[in-house]
Amino acid sequence: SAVKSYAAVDLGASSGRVMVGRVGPEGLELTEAHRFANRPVRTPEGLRWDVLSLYAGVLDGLRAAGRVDSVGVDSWAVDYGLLDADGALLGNPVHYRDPRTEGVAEKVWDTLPAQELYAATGLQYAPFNTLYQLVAARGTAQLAAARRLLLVPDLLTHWLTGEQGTELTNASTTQLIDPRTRDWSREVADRLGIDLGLFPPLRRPGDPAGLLRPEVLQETGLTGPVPVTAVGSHDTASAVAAVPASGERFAYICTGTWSLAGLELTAPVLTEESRAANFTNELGLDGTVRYLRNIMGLWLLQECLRAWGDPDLDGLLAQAAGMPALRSVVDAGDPAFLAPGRMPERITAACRASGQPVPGTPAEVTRCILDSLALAHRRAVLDAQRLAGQSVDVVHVVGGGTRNALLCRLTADACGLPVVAGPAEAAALGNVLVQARADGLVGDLAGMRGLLARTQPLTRYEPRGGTDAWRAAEARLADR
Ligand code: ADP
Ligand code: LRH
Repeated sequence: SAVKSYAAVDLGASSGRVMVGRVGPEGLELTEAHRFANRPVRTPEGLRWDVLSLYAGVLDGLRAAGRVDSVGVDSWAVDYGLLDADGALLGNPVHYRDPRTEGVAEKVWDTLPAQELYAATGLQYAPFNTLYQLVAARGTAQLAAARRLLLVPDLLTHWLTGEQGTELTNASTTQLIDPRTRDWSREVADRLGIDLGLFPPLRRPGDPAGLLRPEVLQETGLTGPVPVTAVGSHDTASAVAAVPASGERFAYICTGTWSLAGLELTAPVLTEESRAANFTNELGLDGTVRYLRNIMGLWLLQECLRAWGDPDLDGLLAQAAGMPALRSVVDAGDPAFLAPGRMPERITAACRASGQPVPGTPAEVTRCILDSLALAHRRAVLDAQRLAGQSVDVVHVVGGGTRNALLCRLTADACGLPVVAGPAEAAALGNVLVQARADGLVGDLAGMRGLLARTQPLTRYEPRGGTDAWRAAEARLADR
């Protein structure tokens, strides 16, 4: 038939899923074949990803997906597995929330000042950028034994196909790529003694990445050959590709475990002002730059829910919606919230320290988190426009957070702009569409977005006026 099916493996920090996208003359339809938890494990060595259980979830998902024309893999950024000389995985990939990178950046900047590093790579400071992780790992037996480094989606692609490559959009989160040349920054690597030879050659979204191995076909019941296509393997790159925008004047916010808020540009912004504002220049599809800021995102709520014994989320959100706005806010960009554990206490402590009313009940804490996220969304959307010299008249919100209507509504209010919310599974859709494009079924980025705008259910939230209260809350945070 003229309808083709693509399996998108999308691994988020909180769950993994295998989605099937059907693309044909009628349009685009996405269904969930399998969803599984992504539960990091605290071992005596530190916080680790359970990559074997993720791989098992991928195989289960491919089995459930049935006949597909190709497969693509995307996941969260920056983390990697190391392979020894026999090609065997050395230990479990370290989680980006593991404390091993504490204080590492300061040491790196002694050799390579933060200003120079930003001018060369355009990457925001985050303690977990792959560059800092590799410096933290220096001198370990594991790194000494490593002959190959594969970023998480590249590792899974390797296990599925036997082939190796480093996909570019995700490579751009290592802080070892020059966003102007879209190639490795040899100078940065050399000055920090990082061996770029560990990385297999770069590949780009749409490039072939091999065929499912015979053993994988056997285990999943699929009939070969099934090609694997490189997609925007950074989940945020795939999500931004699936923003259903019709024009160019849009900001996006990818909301899930993180909120990634910013603009799509044609060239990086590498100014000192941009560095000070902690904006990143990650690479997107077709020569684009994802100019954005990382905000702690729904992680803050996930961690509170865990601490409260996982109460019903709908009930909590309904209660939070009825509360007065902006009673107290925290800085949702603060890396102090990066580590897991004791989140309700850390949030109430931040409110107390800044002299604001201290939220008590779970609903009050929830409201504080959502107000704080909306405020951080506002700041990022405003700052990005100013720093890039490009203004917008709509904010597209994509990702799991679009299922949280209160968050979308508050974001529209805070930004003073209409919010168009959806799709929730943007990363999977971006993944599917890059595969379809490699197959000749869809056109350029604008064509992909047009197809999404026509086929995906979207919800529009108009701002309810009065950004004054948000400006005042912002000032309150800045003063503390
Ligand atoms: P990631 O890809 O980082 O794992 P997702 O994009 O899947 O994250 O988003 C997960 C988040 O979406 C959850 O933490 C939760 O806050 C939010 N979410 C998911 N489903 C719902 C829902 N039904 N109502 C409200 N929020 C939801
Ligand atoms: C979101 C994400 C984000 C990165 C973070 C490590 O899943 O990929 O873009 O900054 O994880």
